[in-house]
Amino acid sequence: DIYDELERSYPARDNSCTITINPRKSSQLLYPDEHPREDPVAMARRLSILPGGQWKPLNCHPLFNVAIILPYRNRQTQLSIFMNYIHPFLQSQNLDYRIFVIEQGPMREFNRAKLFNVGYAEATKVNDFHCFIFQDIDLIPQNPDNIYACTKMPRHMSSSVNTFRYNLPYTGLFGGAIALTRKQFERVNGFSNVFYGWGGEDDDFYSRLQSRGFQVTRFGPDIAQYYMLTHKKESPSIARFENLENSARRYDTDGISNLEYKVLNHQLRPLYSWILADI
Ligand code: NGS
Repeated sequence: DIYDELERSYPARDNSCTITINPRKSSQLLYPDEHPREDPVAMARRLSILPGGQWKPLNCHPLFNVAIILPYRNRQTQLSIFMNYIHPFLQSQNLDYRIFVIEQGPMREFNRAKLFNVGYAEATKVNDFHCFIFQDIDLIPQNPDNIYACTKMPRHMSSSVNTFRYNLPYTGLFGGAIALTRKQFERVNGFSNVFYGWGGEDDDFYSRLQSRGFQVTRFGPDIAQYYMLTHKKESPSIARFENLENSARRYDTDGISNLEYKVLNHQLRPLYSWILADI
């Protein structure tokens, strides 16, 4: 079961936090408040979130230590809906967590995968995180049993999204929200840095995992439900197929091994650590 698949960050001991998993009916799924009005400072105070979006339970010893990495550009409303929703969600799971928002500077097209690499690199400077969740801010986990921690194998978390009528569109889909231990991520040299524009970077990452012999895992559709916040569809990049064709040649040389970027700004905001990067 799920509990056995989870990879603990800290050994169990007296007064370790417990997690309970009891699949719910679809009528019990959670939905985001699409018009949050609470001020971030007030919310951070109410929920005891430390500057930079950090929290851990104080009445028990957490079992899981997680960095949540969110690539970002131009989606302010979605960001506030996400933050408003995700902190209570993560706290209900008793995680030791911190949230990083990695914003891409104005130049060039959006590069989701490279922003993930930057998030990994910057988070690693702050703390020795055991587990990384890489995810889009338009995806709202609807089931509190979808534990935001790592598993023995890299996990595709958003396998059941409302916009796909809660079905997985293809077996190799590894986009949306994923969880990997630091070790798993480093083993595949992170993401490719060359995918500017929409599409393909997650497929490339999936083939990296396969090339290193990882069997990816998913929780069942009764656990892994997500609600997608609406936005205009991006037009896919033209270069993505060419990049995918020669991806195998780049596994060792293109990734966290050759990552180059400049931090333009860095702030500990009330609900998250904000990093503006020139990539
Ligand atoms: C594939 C894309 C993936 C993308 C997936 C789902 O076609 O990057 O669709 O997209 N691969 C290529 O373009 C090569 S979605 O329907 O969620 O917008 O993640």
